[in-house]
Amino acid sequence: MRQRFFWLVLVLVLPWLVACGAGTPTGSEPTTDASGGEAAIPDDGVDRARLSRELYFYNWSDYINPEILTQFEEEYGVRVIVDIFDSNEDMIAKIRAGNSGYDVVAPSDYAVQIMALDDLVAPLDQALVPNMQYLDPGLLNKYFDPDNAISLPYLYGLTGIAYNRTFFPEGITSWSVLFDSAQLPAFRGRFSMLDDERETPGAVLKYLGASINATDPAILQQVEAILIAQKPFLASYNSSDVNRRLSSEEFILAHAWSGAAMQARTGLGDEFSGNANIEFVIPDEGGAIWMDNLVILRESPNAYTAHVFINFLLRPDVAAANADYVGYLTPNEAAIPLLSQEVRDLYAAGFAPDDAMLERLEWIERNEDTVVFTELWTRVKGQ
Ligand code: N2P
Repeated sequence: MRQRFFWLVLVLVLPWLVACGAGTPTGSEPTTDASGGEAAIPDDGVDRARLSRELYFYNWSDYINPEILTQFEEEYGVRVIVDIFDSNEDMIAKIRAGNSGYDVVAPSDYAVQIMALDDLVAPLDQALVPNMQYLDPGLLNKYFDPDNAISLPYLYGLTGIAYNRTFFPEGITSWSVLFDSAQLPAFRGRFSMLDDERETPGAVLKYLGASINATDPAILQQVEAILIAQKPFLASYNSSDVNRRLSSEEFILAHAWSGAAMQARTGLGDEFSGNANIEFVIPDEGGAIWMDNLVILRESPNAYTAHVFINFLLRPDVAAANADYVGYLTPNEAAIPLLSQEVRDLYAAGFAPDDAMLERLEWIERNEDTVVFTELWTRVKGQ
């Protein structure tokens, strides 16, 4: 008798429960009601009916935690397809050509400015990105986008030297290890320089005691001569898998980005394992500090979804999971306390700047004269 009563109640109540939508809303359900009235906005403010099914993110290599992409797809029903580039200039050439198919791109500081001047980027609707409140104000309103009208910080980092401590027990303090022709024969074929028209001449400029943005012809002639003299000893110009080659000890030394060095040290997810002997240093002569930013392309048909994705990346828990994985620095202040102890210890060990280091770091900038770096780099690579 009892049992029959239970089933009766269930049969009566179930349709009512379903009609009220008492079940947990699933990510991909349209949220506009059938009468065409106001959209029923879920708690997170995202209008799921406006989301595209896919989003194309053009990003640097080894520069996003794949788990957060899975999480985004689970939460919003949007599949993010990531394609990679290894230099701002390659990326810009592709976007300039048109019909790239990408929605969101991650240009560095000076490259945001180049893309803005070329009108490649869509305006950003800050109202759709409330999580920007978590960003470090010191990293907002930078010279390349003074009001954050088109970009928001993604990750930032440093450029210096990564090396294997077993081969350099005394440590490294100067760029001379990479540019002094007397020192190079000892590591012939076991080191790389970034494949980058601003970073690589920029490292030589720091070695020479000049600004990373110097364009004076006399100094650039010296830079070119030093890079050409270095070439016979170099394994490769490499901005893509220095992390792997350092960790396997194929390379013992590299001009490298801080996160790539951290990846070589700790390993990267399921990709490769770490090497405890990898160190990272900003030489005494100084190095670069840079920041990569999220922009939405003018040609993107999915600007709304792109904003939702950017807002997701700026959620403190997501930003922390990402920075923990990639080893770069998060501009998200609220994410910092959520980082793993291992990553925070490595930050303290030189993979993030302290005040003294900050004084030796310079931002790469763009102006009418910096086009000379393209020509210099073409000549160096063509040698
Ligand atoms: C990661 C690239 C770091 C971005 N492989 C350099 N701006």
